[in-house]
Amino acid sequence: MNAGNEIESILEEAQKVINGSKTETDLDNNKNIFIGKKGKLTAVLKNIGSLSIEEKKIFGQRANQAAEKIEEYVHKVRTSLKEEYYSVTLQTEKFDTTRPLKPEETGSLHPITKIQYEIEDIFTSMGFSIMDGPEVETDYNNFEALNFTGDHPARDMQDTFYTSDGNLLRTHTSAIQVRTLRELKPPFKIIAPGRVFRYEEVDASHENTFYQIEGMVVGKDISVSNLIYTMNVLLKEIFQKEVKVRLRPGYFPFVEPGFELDISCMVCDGSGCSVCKHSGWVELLPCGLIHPNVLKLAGIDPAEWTGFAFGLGLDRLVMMRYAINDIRFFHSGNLRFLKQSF
Ligand code: FA5
Repeated sequence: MNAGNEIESILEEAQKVINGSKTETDLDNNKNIFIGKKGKLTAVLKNIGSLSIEEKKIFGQRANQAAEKIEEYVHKVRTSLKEEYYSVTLQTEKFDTTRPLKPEETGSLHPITKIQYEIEDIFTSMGFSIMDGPEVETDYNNFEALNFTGDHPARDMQDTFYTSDGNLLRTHTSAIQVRTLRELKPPFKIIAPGRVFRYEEVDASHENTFYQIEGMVVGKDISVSNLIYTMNVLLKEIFQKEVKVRLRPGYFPFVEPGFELDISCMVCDGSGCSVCKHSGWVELLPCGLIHPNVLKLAGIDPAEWTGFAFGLGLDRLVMMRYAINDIRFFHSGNLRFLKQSF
């Protein structure tokens, strides 16, 4: 048989065999008989060494056309097998869309989302707006505009993941602070919840992916007492009781003065555990008055306007509220953990 006839007869056979496929697996196997690595068409192509260059060209073209034709047969059969499958499934697997779900089938809000919503309610009731920003940020918004200039050593406090085009996964929601300062005209009050990322050694109180809520007020004569008052309202509303806190100096290049607000560990009642690293205190709410350089960089005159900002660690707040002893539960997908009533 000459090579051309051989291709025609393979094509004829392929059509018959492929059309006879009963399932998609069957179809894949049948396709391989002809155009797989060890397929019949492939084998014919391997035996054209004796042909002239001109003949090889014509033969190659016919073989390619045959391969395309076989793909067409396969596509046609696959489409009709799929249609058949879905029409049978729809006939036999009926379900009642009006049946109420059983409680165990409904799912629920993640405890972090739930507390985030509560905090949003507390702040909007005090006249704050809610801002948002992207998770992939520029180095400028995440660091430079917050006074972490050049190789500032404070950058090492927040090691992160960089993208190949020089951007990064934001390490804190303070990047939204920067965007807001550029976007809004003072006076304003905002909070900005969001997911943040750090190149971090994971343990009972540190994750590489966690949540923060940024807060910021810019206005006339805003002082540390406004800041402390707001922090107190937040903690009282969330915990519905007096909580033991301590305020100590803290360094962040974008606030001056800066503070760390720690909360007495509610997992161990302050006696020491792996969450508080046996200190009895958990770092929860760093804050301070916005550094004049940060206002200036955003085009706001620090002689006219002042402000405070804070960056709440949301995961840790939720841990304190429910006495959860390991931050890793949050992203574990562990249903026994998630099914508890939060
Ligand atoms: C910041 O991220 C500053 N942007 C906060 C800030 C905002 C200061 C505005 C001043 C003014 P810090 O790195 O400390 O600061 O993180 C803030 C909070 O996030 C911590 O107190 C802690 O509660 C939480 N946090 C930090 N790292 C982790 C981590 N790896 N896992 C879980 N929570 C974390």
